Amino acid sequence: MLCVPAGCGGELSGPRGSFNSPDYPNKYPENRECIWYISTSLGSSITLTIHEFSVEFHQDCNYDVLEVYGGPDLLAPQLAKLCTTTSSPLQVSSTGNLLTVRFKSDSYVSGRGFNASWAEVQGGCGGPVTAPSGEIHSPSYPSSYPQQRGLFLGHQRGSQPPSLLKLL
Ligand SMILES: [Ca+2]
Repeated sequence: MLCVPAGCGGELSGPRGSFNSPDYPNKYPENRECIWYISTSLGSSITLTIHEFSVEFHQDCNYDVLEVYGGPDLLAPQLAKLCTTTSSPLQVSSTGNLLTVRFKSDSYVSGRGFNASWAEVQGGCGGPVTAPSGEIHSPSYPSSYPQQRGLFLGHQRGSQPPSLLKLL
């Protein structure tokens, strides 16, 4: 189910901007799927910062989940999958200039959701578009990271070639 209503997904472009879950900071609606397609200028990369994150928890993220993919669509390698409330900002970095973010809620129980912003980083890795790798790091890297829970990293199931994924 793709969602059409305003404020839920869409194409985002430009050097920086922000977006949030539907109705944020109020509780997000149930049974909603939102997909944001973020693009910055060719040759740049993207840093996505999730400032607040509050959803219904499930250990395998089966209920409500935010997923970040390092490419033009949901077939790109998955860089992050979040389903635990955290008050520490989280950052996800792409190596290409495209990022796809998917938020999904199920039929019961919601939370405040999230707000996030992206910023273009010049001179990412020099290559346009198809860089199949990404990394995720804590906000204060390389200093010691703040206590942080519930961050699950994994490649998307399927036949994607192995990609670089570093937890620093
Ligand atoms: Ca839910």
